[in-house]
Amino acid sequence: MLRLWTNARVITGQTDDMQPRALDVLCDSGRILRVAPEIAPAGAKVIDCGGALMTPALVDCHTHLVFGGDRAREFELRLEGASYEQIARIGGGIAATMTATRALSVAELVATALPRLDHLLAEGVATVEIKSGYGLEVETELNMLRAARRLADLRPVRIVTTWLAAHALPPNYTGRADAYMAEVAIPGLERAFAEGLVDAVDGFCEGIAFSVAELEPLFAHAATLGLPVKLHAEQLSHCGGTQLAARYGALSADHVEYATAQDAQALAGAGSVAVLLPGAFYTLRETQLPPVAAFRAAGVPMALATDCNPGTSPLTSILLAMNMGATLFRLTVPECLAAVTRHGAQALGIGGETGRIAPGLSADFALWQADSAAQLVNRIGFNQLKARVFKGEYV
Ligand code: DI6
Ligand code: FE
Repeated sequence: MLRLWTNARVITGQTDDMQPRALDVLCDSGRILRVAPEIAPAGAKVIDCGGALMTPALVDCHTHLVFGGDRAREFELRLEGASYEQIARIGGGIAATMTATRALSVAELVATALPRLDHLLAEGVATVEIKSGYGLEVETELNMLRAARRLADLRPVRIVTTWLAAHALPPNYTGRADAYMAEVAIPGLERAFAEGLVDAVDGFCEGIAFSVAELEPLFAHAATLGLPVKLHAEQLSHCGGTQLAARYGALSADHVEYATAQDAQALAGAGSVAVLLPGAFYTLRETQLPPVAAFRAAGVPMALATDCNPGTSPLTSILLAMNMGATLFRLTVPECLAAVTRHGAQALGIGGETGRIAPGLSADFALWQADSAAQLVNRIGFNQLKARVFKGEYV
């Protein structure tokens, strides 16, 4: 099972030095054994990469890939002047997708998610996080994660699942967030956990969703199950979610446009990643920029993800997310590449498994017809992927 990947210009992604180097990658049974200029050991199958640029396979660490329906009509309403929050308050937004999602079976959820997944894979992604959060009742929330797990059987991809029942209040719980937590979000999490459906717990901390106080019991419960947490925090306003996330040692705080320098300090102290989601920033024509300089100064790792969802980020391109990270948020090229590899994996708690080309990690690579990381980030709407390798297999 020895394989030597040779004649590639390799960006290992181990550090922020994203210069390609002439290295060979020796793998055994889907794991990286050595990364060095190498003579093929006896018995190794040699794979000539034809001079391609090799990076770690990409990680999309924040998606809502499984959902029913479509919200293009809301897109039109926003063009006519309605705001995202106004649409949410009149029963559109997440509630509209809830109705469409509840109407689908697991098989139908899988079928509608597959083309979106395939689009990500075609851009060199090998790890995708998928959240529940459009069922807002136990059975549909479970079905979303069952669908997410099934996707990993249908395609060569690593799927990481997240319980996001605390995404919005369904209409039958209006004004009763605490009851929703006690009757749906927490008991549903118990069931998802028992079924092996959940890798982490998330919530939406926002004026139109849940407060810090309402989310706290859910996070406390996640801790009793030994599940890591993460949070949609400070997306549309400053609500204190980042501090809550940090107090629970969250994997990540996501969106974080309205986070402060103090919030950045808290994330640094907790070892949490800041997940930046430029697709939502762009779609909502947000003007509040995430505090990138404060994250840099505090040493908070930054990830980028698509946030693929039908409302605020109908984006299935991790390459465009990288380009937007640079153009909209002024991330450097090395920061953009780290954001969709090493830091994306860290945001999922699997930095020791994927996201770098280093001994001991899974052999997950992307091969590009490109000369440099800058070319990957610079191009808009152009896919330079030549091949994807997942667990040592060409796919
Ligand atoms: N923040 C977002 O941007 C998405 N969810 C969230 O918590 C929006 C989801 C949607 O509008 O359907
Ligand atoms: Fe999201």
